[in-house]
Amino acid sequence: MTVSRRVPPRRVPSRRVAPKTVSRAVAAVSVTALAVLTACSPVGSGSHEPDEGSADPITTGLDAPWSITFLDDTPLISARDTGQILELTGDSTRVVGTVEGVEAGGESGLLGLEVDGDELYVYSTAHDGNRIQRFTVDGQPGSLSLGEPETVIDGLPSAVYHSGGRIAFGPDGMLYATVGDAGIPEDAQNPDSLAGKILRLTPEGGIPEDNPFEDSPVYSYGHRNPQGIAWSEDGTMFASEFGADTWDELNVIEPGANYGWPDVEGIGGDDRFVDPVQQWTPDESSPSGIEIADGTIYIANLRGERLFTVPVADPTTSEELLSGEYGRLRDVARTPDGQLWVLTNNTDGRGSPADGDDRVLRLPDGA
Ligand SMILES: [Ca+2]
Repeated sequence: MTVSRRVPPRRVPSRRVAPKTVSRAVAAVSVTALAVLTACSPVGSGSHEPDEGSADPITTGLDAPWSITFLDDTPLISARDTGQILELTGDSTRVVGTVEGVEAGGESGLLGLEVDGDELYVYSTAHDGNRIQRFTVDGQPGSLSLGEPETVIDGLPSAVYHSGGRIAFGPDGMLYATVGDAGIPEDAQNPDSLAGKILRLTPEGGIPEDNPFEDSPVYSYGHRNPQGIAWSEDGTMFASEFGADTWDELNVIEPGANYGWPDVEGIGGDDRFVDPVQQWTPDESSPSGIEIADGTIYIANLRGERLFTVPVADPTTSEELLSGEYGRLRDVARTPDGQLWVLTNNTDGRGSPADGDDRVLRLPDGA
């Protein structure tokens, strides 16, 4: 297994700094809406008319879906509140298995999925915190089943809100996980807490020897509630992050870097912290899952009810797709044959479900 870069071990600085506010004027970043691709339907009111949307339906009737991934060619979806792993067979779904001990509530429950070979990695909330487990998936498409769980890491900070939950393998073969601040903002700056961090683990859950902080799974810190991670072709890591009241963020993640929460939200211009490469207001964004394909970052937005597209070559700009057409969007994923699928999220208690919600959608070719 090769690792793309080596960083000398160092400790997270423990010095605390006084909170400061961010000026909206300082933080102004242009967001270019591409009118051609943007429907004129209203956003944010649950008034979406999915039958008239611009994407193609793959399946409907999902209950609080959170993550979509692929086992070979078979789509697998997590159901946040029931703890079920679903497989898509044609346009219908069946239950592959139920993750035992999932405690759902608020933003917690069965969250991120990721596949490595024939193993399924699962991030979920248990009574004693968030955890990552892995399962073998047995059988053939249409009759898949889960093996016994193996714990990769457990006891991660959890709370009703800000539970993080996205997991993905990087190009270095390591497992990355986003952990929210679990409602205690200061913990994002605390080197001894795993809250408000992006973690980097071996596939077995060990600490890679070239992690930025000695004997720590922490890869980056100062995060509030990141829920999307992806890598561009040159290995650059991007992460989406929910802000509090002012700015949601798209960050380029560097090992050992501090992303500012709770001292700074959005672009702060403070040398102690790494600023986002782009920011949006929560009502136009609230970003969860992201994907990168053909030089474009796709960002699924909940409250903003749209999909942002951001060029890797110029991540300070964005355009948008699906605005107001399908309600809240939770995840976006590239299929093994190169389609882009989007997972809606209107049935989790915060949206206004339309008939057929929640659904998996396929973006038109060339979107
Ligand atoms: Ca930040």
